[in-house]
Amino acid sequence: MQFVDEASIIVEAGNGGNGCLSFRREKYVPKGGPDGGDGGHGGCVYLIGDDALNTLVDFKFQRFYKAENGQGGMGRQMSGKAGEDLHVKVPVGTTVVDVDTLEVIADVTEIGQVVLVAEGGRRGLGNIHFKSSTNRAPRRTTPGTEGDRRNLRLEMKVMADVGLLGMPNAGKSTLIRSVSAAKPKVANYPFTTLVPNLGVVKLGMHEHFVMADVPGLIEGASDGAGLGLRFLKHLTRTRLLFHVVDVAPFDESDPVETAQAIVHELGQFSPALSERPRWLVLNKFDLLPVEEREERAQAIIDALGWEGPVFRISAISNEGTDKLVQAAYRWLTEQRRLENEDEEALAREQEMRRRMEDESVARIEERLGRRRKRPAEEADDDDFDDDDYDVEIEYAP
Ligand SMILES: Nc1nc2c(ncn2[C@@H]2O[C@H](COP(=O)(O)OP(=O)(O)OP(=O)(O)O)[C@@H](O)[C@H]2O)c(=O)[nH]1
Ligand SMILES: [Mg+2]
Repeated sequence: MQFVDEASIIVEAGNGGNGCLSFRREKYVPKGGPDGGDGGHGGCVYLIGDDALNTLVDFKFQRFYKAENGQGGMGRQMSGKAGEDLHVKVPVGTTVVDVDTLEVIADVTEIGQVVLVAEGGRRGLGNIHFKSSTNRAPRRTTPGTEGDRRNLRLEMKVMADVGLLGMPNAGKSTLIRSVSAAKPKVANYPFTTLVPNLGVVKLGMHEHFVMADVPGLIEGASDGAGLGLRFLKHLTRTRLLFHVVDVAPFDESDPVETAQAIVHELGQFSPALSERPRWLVLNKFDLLPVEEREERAQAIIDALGWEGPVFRISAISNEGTDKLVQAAYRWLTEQRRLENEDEEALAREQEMRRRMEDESVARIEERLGRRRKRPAEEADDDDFDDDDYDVEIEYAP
């Protein structure tokens, strides 16, 4: 299956049907009055959140979505039929931006959430409506109005509570495999993971949270190195980031330097996301002799000037991972409680989300600007170049 997380579509609502101009004509009924019926309303286009979808790939093949027009009114006082509404399924996690106004129309974050994206045209009135004591034979009708037409940009970002950040090979996929049922591929070469993977971390009967593993980042990602920064958008819905650092990289790179590079790239992508709480997760401790472990950990923490929470784990042998996920669960629960009880905490969270939304609209704007500056003959019919976003993947059950 292809994984596509951005798409451009056009939605067009149905036009309203015109009102009808007609007079009653019957044998033995001279001068029958006006009997032109009204048109029908145009159908609307709605988006609806669907949990069976997890990519926007369908929108690569179909870009134009049109709801039915309303029928015109008819003689004998018959109204036209209203146009059918069109419901377009989108994955939960889809943000909808009107490309022309750069307005975020909606964020579809729930299953079954319905969003109106193009309103149907109003019906026109038939001449029957314009009959009066002074005008028994009105020739007036009104036309139906046009339905809305909108250019939309869809952006799908996975819904997760905790996101994994780190260099390729840091062990992000190994970690999600060890704490959830997700089974993304693990291998000792960079960029094994090409698409986000979600895992449900279960701690008890009812206690769980969702973890997102995204492709690794390297220095220069903001200039397009590696897979670039585009997958970081899948971390923007998370509350907490685990910065996974390999304490004994086999290429002998310096874990401190690479960790700093990651933080720099994160800031380049999104200042707001870089302010989200981040925990340092030092991985692959099993590779170090027991007596060196603490010294190495402390050296990394000191060199980074790290003051936040630190966890020492071995993702491959599950050491320390329980402690890590339990702490994350407690933190997430506490955070939700705070937001329920404390208005300031809730306001801070909402402000954070608003900033990330603004940043994502700014990214869309920037890409649009870049495209529009290109000479017309080079531009294609789409404002966005999505093709480089396609990656072949298979989803774990
Ligand atoms: N010894 C040891 N090896 C590990 C540990 N965690 C991961 N590895 C190994 O490190 C290599 C990379 O692991 P992945 O989980 O694929 O790393 P990743 O961060 O997902 O890498 P990308 O998908 O390329 O970004 C694999 O060969 C893993 O077996 C660990 O705790 N100890
Ligand atoms: Mg991986």
